[in-house]
Amino acid sequence: MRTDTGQVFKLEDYRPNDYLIPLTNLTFRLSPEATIVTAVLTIERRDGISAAAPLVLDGDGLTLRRAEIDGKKAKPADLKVTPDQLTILKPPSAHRFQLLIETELAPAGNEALMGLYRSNNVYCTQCEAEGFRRITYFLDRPDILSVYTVRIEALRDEAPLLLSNGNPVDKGDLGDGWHYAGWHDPFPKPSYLFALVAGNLGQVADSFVTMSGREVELGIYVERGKENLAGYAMDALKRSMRWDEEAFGREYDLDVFNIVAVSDFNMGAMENKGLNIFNDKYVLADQETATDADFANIEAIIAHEYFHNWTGNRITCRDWFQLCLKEGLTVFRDHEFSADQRSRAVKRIAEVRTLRAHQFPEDQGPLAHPVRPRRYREINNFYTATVYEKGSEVVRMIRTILGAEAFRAGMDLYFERHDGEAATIEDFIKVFEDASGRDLSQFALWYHQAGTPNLTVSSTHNAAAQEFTLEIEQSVPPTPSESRKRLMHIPLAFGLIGANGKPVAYSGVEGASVEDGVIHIRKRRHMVRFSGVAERPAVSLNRGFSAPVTLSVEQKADDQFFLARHDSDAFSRWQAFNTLLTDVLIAGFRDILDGKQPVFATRLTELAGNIAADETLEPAYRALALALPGDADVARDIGRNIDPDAIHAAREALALAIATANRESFARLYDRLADMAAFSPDSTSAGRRALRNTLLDYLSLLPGGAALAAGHFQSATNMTDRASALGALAHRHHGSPEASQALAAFASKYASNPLVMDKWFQIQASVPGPQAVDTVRALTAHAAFSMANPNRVRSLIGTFASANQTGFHRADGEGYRFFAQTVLEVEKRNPQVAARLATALRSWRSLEPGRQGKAREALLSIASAENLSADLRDIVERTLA
Ligand code: 0A1
Ligand code: ZN
Repeated sequence: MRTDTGQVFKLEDYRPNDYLIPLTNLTFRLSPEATIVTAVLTIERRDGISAAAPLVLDGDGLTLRRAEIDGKKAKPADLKVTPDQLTILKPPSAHRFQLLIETELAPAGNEALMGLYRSNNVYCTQCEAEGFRRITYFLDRPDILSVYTVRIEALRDEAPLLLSNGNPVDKGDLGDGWHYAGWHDPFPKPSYLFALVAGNLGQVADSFVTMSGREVELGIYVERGKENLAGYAMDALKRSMRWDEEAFGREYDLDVFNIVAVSDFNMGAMENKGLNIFNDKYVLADQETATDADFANIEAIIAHEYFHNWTGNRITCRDWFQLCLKEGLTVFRDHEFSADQRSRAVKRIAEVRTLRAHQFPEDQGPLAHPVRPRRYREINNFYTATVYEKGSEVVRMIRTILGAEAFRAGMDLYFERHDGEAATIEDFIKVFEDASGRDLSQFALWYHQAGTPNLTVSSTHNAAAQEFTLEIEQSVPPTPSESRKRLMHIPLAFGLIGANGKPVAYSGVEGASVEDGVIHIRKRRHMVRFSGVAERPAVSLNRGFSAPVTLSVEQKADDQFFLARHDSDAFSRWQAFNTLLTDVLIAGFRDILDGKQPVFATRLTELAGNIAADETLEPAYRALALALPGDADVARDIGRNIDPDAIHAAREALALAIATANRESFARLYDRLADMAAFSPDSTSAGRRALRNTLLDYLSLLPGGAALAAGHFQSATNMTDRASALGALAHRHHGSPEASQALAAFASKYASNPLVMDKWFQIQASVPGPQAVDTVRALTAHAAFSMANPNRVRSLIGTFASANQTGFHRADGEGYRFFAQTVLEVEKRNPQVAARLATALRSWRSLEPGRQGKAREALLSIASAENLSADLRDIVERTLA
């Protein structure tokens, strides 16, 4: 485990290394306890660098067995060796020389899952961000691009399959049960994209003919016996390959493309060149074991990793400060792909919900950082919602500002100009400026300045002058180490809607530049005057969520109701209803704190019924509209002095009011939506299931609800329905015989399927109430649970801490104490996963004083633990700062 050195890395300190490594030749002789890695590096001194400059290579916990320079054993005086660094004190004076390095690794004991490790007896690697230095000494930084040739030797019985990046070159027998395979990747790449897999896996094979007619062999490798679960992933891969050709003109560039699914993985998946490695959760699926959400995630993540081949691999990042260059852009690309494959409106709503749930609290709390950070202590902690999700929104805004055509021209220029390079955000912005002739310098602040901008908007209508005015003011709240903010360029899409539901025409506009339904906010305050407007219109703001901002709008509830019924922009229509729901939940929260029972207006519960029944709306859209804002969503909007119990009580009351008011129509619709056709994971079928299961959730609150949910559970023919019913039982009828029986039946049916057991852990970890901490603690002893597996830890502990507001924030602090202990226990094995878990406490300052104090104690107890990893120390100290 890398302990903290306290070193802070700064963007302004970037400078190219004195040396380059044009060629990297690696030989692995694999064995669980003692793998030998021989690296033969061709090193070049950069022009103008003195021959006296030492070569300093990165390592992380390495054992050096041998070093040779130009074929001769290096003398001890020529080297300085530590587990974390190898310095060649006096490199040869020639411009180019060869360095051989032999290291010894123990993959079997590697529980941090970085570098070379074993998962289910399969050797695999994870090198992003700085895992390659756990394999060999290297210039382990993304601007060192090298052509890799790899030879893998292993016992044939243990590892019949030997994979690495690029194209296969040779293979053969070595005697004594050993064999080997050689791979060559012609595309120069940074070390973080290196990968190796060796083991005994099942294969699903297919092929793809690219736009220029080249045939690419596709392989997905999974645990033997699970080949039948990889069909959806393969289909998603082929659709991704086609889409990237059509939408961005990007063709695949190697002869083979392989994906390997492993069960121990720190993140979702990894885009290693030609050899993507996936968390098996994002590969394996069938109707029996995967939910519709799982299918959608698989499609999105397969696409994401594939799209990295151009945005990340062919053009990579100069340094880790530029992480959003590949991540924000690739998320944008996978969002567009999913929008094209599914329903654009539904996809957009889901994206915005995710952004608000994960990125907004990050941006509004102690861990806030710009999309392109300027400093870090541990880069692993910057794979964040801000870099990924907000990074994607920034790319989307560029497209909004430029229009689709100029945006595409900018992307074409990006690929043309920077292919084969390690680029920066400045390079990225420049291609759009050059392609469009626009000045994006103010816009670029979106990359450099942290915090969620707020727009305060009010409107007036002057009937006599036929003038409608929007007064818009921007502000960006202070964030850590950025107290003063500069004014941003915010593209605000809008619509003016007349009483008949139709757009209101205006004859002129002044006070801001307005193009194609977008107001360009650039100053602190704009008075945007629309002339020729006879009647006061309703205003639909931030249509399609054109900018990742919060809005403080003086909007009458009548207008909000009107927009929730009539806005022609599907996103904004959803938004209007969601705002109505949030507003009444906040009012209900205050009522509960005042000792009153909240009451909800009939027109609101009626509107919920109308939306449910509106056949002009897609079922998936109706399901999203009817899903109440979560406890955490409401907490975020309240912002301070949070009592999660009061929020939860208000939410329960609203759910019950909606269910009661619509019981008959909901029940009828629930029956009508019963699926008669054979299962299909397509988005239309999934939408029907989503709506039906949302209705089930409401109906389960009413008398007879437990029996209804139990029936739904028993008759389910797919995991979406089964898990929804189990959730309804466990959440709404906690402790009932129906709930207990269903939980037990589920566990006995799926005991041997870890990915399905994750759902069982998740459902129980999210049951609200003070008992949750005991439930979760008890489940850590369950046979299917393991502190060493990131998926298990996230399902049980992660769900408890981030999706169970009343349980985690139990008033006596027991949730926090249990959490702190568990984080430290996870950290012993896997610092990265522990650090990510610990971010669940980032919003501690928005709690009411009692809970705040207890959360702080828990954070301090982590901070004071001995030998804290760099990963966890960084998160905890920034959270407390
Ligand atoms: N680049 C991957 C994410 C990733 C990052 C770090 C990892 O290991 C610590 C693994 C994967 C992606 O964006 O999918
Ligand atoms: Zn990515």
